[in-house]
Amino acid sequence: MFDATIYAARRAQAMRSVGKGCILLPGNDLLGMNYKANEYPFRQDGSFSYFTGLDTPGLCLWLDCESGEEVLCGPEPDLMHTIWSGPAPSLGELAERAGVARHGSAADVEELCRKAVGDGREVHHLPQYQGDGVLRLARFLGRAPGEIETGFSQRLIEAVVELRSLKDEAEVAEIRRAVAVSADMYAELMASCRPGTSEMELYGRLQGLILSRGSREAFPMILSRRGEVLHNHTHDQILRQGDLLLVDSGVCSPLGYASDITRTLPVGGAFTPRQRDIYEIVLHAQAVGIACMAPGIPFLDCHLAAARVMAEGLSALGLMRGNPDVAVAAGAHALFCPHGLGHMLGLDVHDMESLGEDNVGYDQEFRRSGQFGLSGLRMARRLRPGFVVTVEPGIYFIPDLIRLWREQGRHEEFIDYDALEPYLDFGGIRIEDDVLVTEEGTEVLSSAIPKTAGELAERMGRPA
Ligand SMILES: [Mn+2]
Repeated sequence: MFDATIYAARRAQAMRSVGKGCILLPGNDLLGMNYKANEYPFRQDGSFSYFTGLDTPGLCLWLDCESGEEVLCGPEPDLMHTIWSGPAPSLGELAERAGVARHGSAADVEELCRKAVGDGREVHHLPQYQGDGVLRLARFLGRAPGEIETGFSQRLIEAVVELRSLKDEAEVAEIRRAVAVSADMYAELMASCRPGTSEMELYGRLQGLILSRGSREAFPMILSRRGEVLHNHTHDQILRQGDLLLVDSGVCSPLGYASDITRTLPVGGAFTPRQRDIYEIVLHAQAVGIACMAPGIPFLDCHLAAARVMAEGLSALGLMRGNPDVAVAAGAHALFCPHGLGHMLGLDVHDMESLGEDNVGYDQEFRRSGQFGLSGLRMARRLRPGFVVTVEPGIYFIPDLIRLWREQGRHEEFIDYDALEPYLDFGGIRIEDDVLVTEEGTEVLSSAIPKTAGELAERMGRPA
């Protein structure tokens, strides 16, 4: 945990920003996998973690914005807990660690809610993404679950997003720790990725490395020779000479901050000329996207600059045609890159996504586009020092999408569908790094993880 004063300062700022009423912030609870006592690994809610640092299930934080009163509520560990799960700190000890003055039971928070609601005061809460959170809030506030799902506080969302978007030095240090474990993991991957190895064997080896570093995954790893399936979570194939292996993975720092890195590797150590052509385009698009980033620059512009590089590169290969600027404006390049350039990174891998992507990545100045591809851009707004954002362009050959667009004659003026035929079995390439926006520009936090074709060949045992 950080020092208790840090969490107290964050809560004080949230209370000041919200101004009136109270804030009810439930932490996550344990979830049963197939019966109640067989639980999924516990994962704390990002905002609860941000405001308390506590990694214990079943807690709830009550903040009175007007009186400044703070109460931590939850179950008191009992003898049965000690017998089955070992001794645990008391609720009072947890409250002290987080710098919260008062603590109480779930009944106490229910009583606080009843009194506030009875007095006509607003009780602000965030959107809930687990059924249990909805039901707990419904019980505390005496409302129907449906009302909880729609009745979240925009004011509280804005206060939380403003705070969590700006990472201080200690938070960036946490992300660096996660990136360091990822770097070890990618080194292991590059050393052990060989033709004949199964995806599952590699997956297991990497899981082992992550666990052996005392870490855990920030999200389920993507490790697949079929990189054109953007979130492919199957690992059932055998790697063959000449395959591309796409691995998109992130781990948690000791305090729960995430890394999020993607590398696409040539199985056997060297790209084929065709793979190398596409790889260099993606690498260049990423470099241009990152070079564009600076305080005050809309991330939308970085996305479009990277898209332009991809359209130019694909045109040079004869797969696209026409003016690349016009092609990008029309959204034709999205056939190859149907997702956005990146997203915020922090305590959540898509940081604060549970608060609504538009609340995190968009603002009054930027509204989400409805255009295919651009509509998937999670982050458009102007960058500020302290933002940590992923930059992850990709080029994919998705056979079903190509066939559909071809049948529809979509963007024919910009896409040479005949030239695409030999690429239908290509797969996909994505390259992702984690970038801190500084006062002066940017720092690539994951720059130590090799990504040029030459570096990959060297690491994978084959000279370029
Ligand atoms: Mn990502």
